[in-house]
Amino acid sequence: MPSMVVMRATHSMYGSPHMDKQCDKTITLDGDTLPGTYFSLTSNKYKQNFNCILTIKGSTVSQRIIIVIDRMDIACGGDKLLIYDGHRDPKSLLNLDEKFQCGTKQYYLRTPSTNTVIIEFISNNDGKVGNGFVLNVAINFPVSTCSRIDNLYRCKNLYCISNIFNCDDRNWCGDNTQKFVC
Ligand SMILES: [Ca+2]
Repeated sequence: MPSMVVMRATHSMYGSPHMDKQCDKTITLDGDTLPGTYFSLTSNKYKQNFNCILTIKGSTVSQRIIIVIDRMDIACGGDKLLIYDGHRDPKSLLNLDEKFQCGTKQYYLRTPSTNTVIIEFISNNDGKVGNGFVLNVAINFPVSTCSRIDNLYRCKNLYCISNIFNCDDRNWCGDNTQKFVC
């Protein structure tokens, strides 16, 4: 196995690990320099009465964003993770069902109509907290060919991501098929 592949699997240069350090920021993903990133909240119990909003944009309007909740532990009954497509508006909520806003379920989503995802975390002060979450975001390139020649990789769920992530240990596709052909 080429050594580069091993390095990719163990080393994440495309990370910005702590969401609480990124609150109110906008991160723009770019096919050449930053086709995806991930962050966690937190490595420990999250704080009470905490509110953090992070915006992730694709660099072109036709791109879509794949959001993968890779680990989740959010206390239900007040604390929640809200994920919006384009606008922070109840009508644009992607994880509308409350069982996807708290608890321990892992899942993935894609923005259906814009190149922007808004991620909001809210906690209350009821004394119940969890360990938070780890969330990956990647550009879903809107090209039908999704060719390796263009440095792209087609996930089994048909999403098209940067080939940079192929063989990476992070779940960029949502279905873990970034490891499918190494
Ligand atoms: Ca709480």
